[in-house]
Amino acid sequence: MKITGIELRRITMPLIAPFRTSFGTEHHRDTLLVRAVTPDTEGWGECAAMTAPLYSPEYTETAIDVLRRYLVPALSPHLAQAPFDINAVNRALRRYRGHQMAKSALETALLDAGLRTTGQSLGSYLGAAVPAVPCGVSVGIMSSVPELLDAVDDYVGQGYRRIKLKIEPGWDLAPVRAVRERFGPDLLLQADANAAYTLADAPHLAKLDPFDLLLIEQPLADDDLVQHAQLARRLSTPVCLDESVHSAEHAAAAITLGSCSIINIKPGRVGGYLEARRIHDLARAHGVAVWCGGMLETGIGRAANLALAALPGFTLPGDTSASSRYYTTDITAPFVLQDGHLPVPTGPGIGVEPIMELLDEVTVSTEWIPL
Ligand code: NPQ
Ligand code: MG
Repeated sequence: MKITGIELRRITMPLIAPFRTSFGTEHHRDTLLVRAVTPDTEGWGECAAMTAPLYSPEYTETAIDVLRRYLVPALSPHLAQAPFDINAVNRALRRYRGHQMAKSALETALLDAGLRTTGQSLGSYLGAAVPAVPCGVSVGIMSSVPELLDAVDDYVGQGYRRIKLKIEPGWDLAPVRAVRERFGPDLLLQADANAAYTLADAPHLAKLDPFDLLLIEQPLADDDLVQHAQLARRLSTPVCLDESVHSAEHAAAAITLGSCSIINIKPGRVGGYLEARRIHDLARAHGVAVWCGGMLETGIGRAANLALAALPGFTLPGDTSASSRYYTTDITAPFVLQDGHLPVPTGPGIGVEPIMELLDEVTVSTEWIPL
């Protein structure tokens, strides 16, 4: 199976409601899909980058630029052969620094195309251990506590198995306390600060301890591994890292330093599903729990994340929510929550395809890179 070319497709999808985090409010999901074309089949990958460098340094335009200028050309010797070796692709991409989200989108498109040729599902390839995964949901910052309680009530009613509250200075103790009081001690509850605090806030963050959170996610800046270790010693709430972990090497450093006891694995943030599996294996060997994060994926990225979330070390519910959490109309058949779970796709590759009429409606531009 020879890759004849790579399509870069920018899309923009309206969110069902604005999503507010400590770094800003998003009304749309603007991102990039990578399509790897062969004479017999095609594969898809979704880029996790946002329009602006608010969550991480990457953004959609840097992903497009680095793919066009460096990453796709670097692979052309590998992709001219049939069949190509995905591990050789992974090694070739490492030559360039950073740009994990761009690398992940490209590698996933190629992995999807390759697995479709052999008929294997991504879940089976990665080592999925369960047919469906329990799902959590990420709840944005709201303008009032009553509004938040209504939103959480709705998600709990839909069957979500875990609630994650986005927090920031000024929206932390009150919303956490209110949700814990209203829904009781059995609700799996956690908080995500998206790097909004500093170590000087340790005494304040310790006031979250009585609310028995599963974890606090990324309280400090992404390059503050040492400070996270110091903070972790001052909290009874377990510290989980998201933005800080860009590779298995970062994960190893964080575990050794005691910067976290739980890791949020997002394939985009770490450069793809192969690296995500390495982090899973490392964490599992160290008894560190992992869960699968989310970047407001369409059905394309969501399908692949579900395959990863089915690995045995994913012992906490992730942000692998239903399509309806973010979109009225997804570009694939929607993922629908069933008894708080989503099914791990079993078809070849990522197991889903875009519905071309729907995809064309949200497409802003396309670019074809021949190989
Ligand atoms: C997180 N995701 O865990 C991220 C952050 C995030 C589900 O909470 C547009 C695109 C808006 C990606 C907002 C969740 C986003 C985004 C937040 C990612 O930190
Ligand atoms: Mg996070």
